[in-house]
Amino acid sequence: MDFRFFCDILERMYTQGLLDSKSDSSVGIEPEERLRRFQARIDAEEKIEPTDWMPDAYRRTLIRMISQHAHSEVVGMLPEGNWITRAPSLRRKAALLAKVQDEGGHGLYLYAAAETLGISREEMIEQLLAGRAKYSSIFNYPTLSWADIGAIGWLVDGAAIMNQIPLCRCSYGPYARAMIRICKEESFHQRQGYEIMLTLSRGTAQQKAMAQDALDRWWWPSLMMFGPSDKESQHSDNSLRWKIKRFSNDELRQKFVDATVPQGHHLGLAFPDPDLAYDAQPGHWRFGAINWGEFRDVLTGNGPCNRQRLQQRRAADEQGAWVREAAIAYGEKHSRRSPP
Ligand code: BYC
Repeated sequence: MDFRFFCDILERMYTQGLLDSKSDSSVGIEPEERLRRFQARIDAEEKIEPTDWMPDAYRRTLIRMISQHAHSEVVGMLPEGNWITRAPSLRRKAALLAKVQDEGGHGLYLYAAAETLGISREEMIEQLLAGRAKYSSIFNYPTLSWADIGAIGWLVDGAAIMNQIPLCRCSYGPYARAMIRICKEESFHQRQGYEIMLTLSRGTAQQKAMAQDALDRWWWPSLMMFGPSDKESQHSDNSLRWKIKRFSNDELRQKFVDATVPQGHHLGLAFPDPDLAYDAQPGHWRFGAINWGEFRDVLTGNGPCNRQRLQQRRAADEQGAWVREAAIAYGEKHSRRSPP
């Protein structure tokens, strides 16, 4: 597909509200009344579009969440990219390559969705490269063996799906629309990972040990992906009221554990948690205490791979500068030839 045509489609998808909306109907209304009407629209499950009036705090929350999500996709390409050249077969290589490429695409949709809120992509990327923006804690752990690619697909993408399916119903239209497509692709990613884990756990004793080792290392960081406990979560109350989030961090974490533990048992693997036990009455798997000290270390830049990930992103930005310059020059040349 022609690149400019593709960009045009993306712009239309994510800026539908901008293109379609009439003037701001809330001009001249008292602030409290504006807020009341805004919340009433949210409560009525209406989507908020880019040119609709919205409280500043709602806009800032979305810019924070969507940009962190976009950065996570792009940084998330690094630990998996590490294994593309060493995938054990052509089939595995092609699937991993497609998955990593999808993640680049998810980053693109998400940066485009965040741009509808009035921040530029350059600004967001500058925040990431300067170390001022967060991205998911999970991508600061190393991929030491091929089984880690299976564990990432099964656990990390599984956790991502659990967190992101409710975001398809997020009150902000461009984010909700971006998430629908992303979730479809995440589902392929999760199956790709589980299938790797299944093959390894049904393979030789050495392969099964690799799968077990990967589960041991990725289980707890996957639970941390859902964020701090509800007691500690600073943003959840507002985000739930505004229907940006539909479930709390702890609710989603529990749903993930309940869905994933039987999958691990099907693989014949053991979870690295002596406190994991089924509680038949509410029908939940109870799990042990999360090491929040480790989570805080990762968030403050002191995880196993934080420095390496940022260095890689900075190098990619510098090495890719000529591509951006060439694309801009190409665009300018063509707009001179065929004015709109
Ligand atoms: N890692 O008040 P809270 C993926 C931060 S992409 C780092 O609960 P909130 C994938 C939080 O940002 C996965 N930081 O916040 C990609 C906040 O800090 P600030 C990314 C975290 O927003 C490629 C502070 O802690 N998914 O899966 O209500 C390949 C307090 O937290 C984390 C998304 O971004 C964390 N794990 O809830 C494969 C989805 N957790 O901003 C897979 C969209 C919390 O005040 N985001 N923090 O400095 C969300 O759903 C929510 O933002 C979160 C946090 C549940 C992550």
